[in-house]
Amino acid sequence: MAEVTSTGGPEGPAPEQGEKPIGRRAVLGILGLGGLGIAFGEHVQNGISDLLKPLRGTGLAGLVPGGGNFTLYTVTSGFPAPPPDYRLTVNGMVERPIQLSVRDLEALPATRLTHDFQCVTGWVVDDVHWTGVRLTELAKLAGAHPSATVFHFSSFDGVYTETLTTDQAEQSGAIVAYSMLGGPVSKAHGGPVRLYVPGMFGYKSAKWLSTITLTGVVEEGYWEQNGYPVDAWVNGHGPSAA
Ligand SMILES: Nc1nc2c(c(=O)[nH]1)N[C@H]1C(S)=C(S)[C@@H](COP(=O)(O)O)O[C@H]1N2
Ligand SMILES: [Mo]
Repeated sequence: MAEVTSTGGPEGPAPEQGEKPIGRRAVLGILGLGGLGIAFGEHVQNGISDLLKPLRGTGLAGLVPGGGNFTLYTVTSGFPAPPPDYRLTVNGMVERPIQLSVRDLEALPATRLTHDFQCVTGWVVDDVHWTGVRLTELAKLAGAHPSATVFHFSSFDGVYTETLTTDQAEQSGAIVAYSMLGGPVSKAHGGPVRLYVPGMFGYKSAKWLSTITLTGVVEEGYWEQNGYPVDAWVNGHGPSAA
């Protein structure tokens, strides 16, 4: 389960271990968009999740072409290497901006999850094991101001961004993950540290996480500027509503 595969053509330098990244152009090709700024209608999204619903939890999703395996994405050329002195920064509307090494993160209260990972393009991987620190925990640690209602994420690939409201972070139980698939988050999957947002489409789960900024404004992330919905619940409403 959850083996790494690759499809489509690489657009950058050859990555490690024969893993091929899929570039932005290829993703747009997969989506059949071939251009920028094309709205990704809600019905399309629902269509995808409806299609996969009967297969969820059965392990049969792997029988759908492209199902059951991760496809590795990057919007830059190849997978970026972390700076040698990698630290995750938490700043913005906080009492104490903090910088955490992977060891620092591992020393914090850990959250373990077994949960699927689903890309809006249709592929899904069931029962992925994740370990990390809750966003809400990091906000507490940094002393987030009560008026800080949004987490803004940036990546050391220099391009990818995302946001999540603090409510969404709480409802989803989103974590900053340092472990997935039974080991450290690999370079290809966004290591040393990536986001994982249970219940939301994969594009929310920013890879190669460098900075979390507490703000008061929801901003469109990388793919959202290219037409994906900012509200990325796979089921359309999150865990609270029926
Ligand atoms: N920095 C960065 N994060 C990213 C992406 C990306 O291209 N760059 N792609 C997103 C999308 S659309 C998905 S589905 C998942 C894919 O995760 P994987 O590459 O580990 O399969 O990462 C998300 N996070
Ligand atoms: Mo995705």
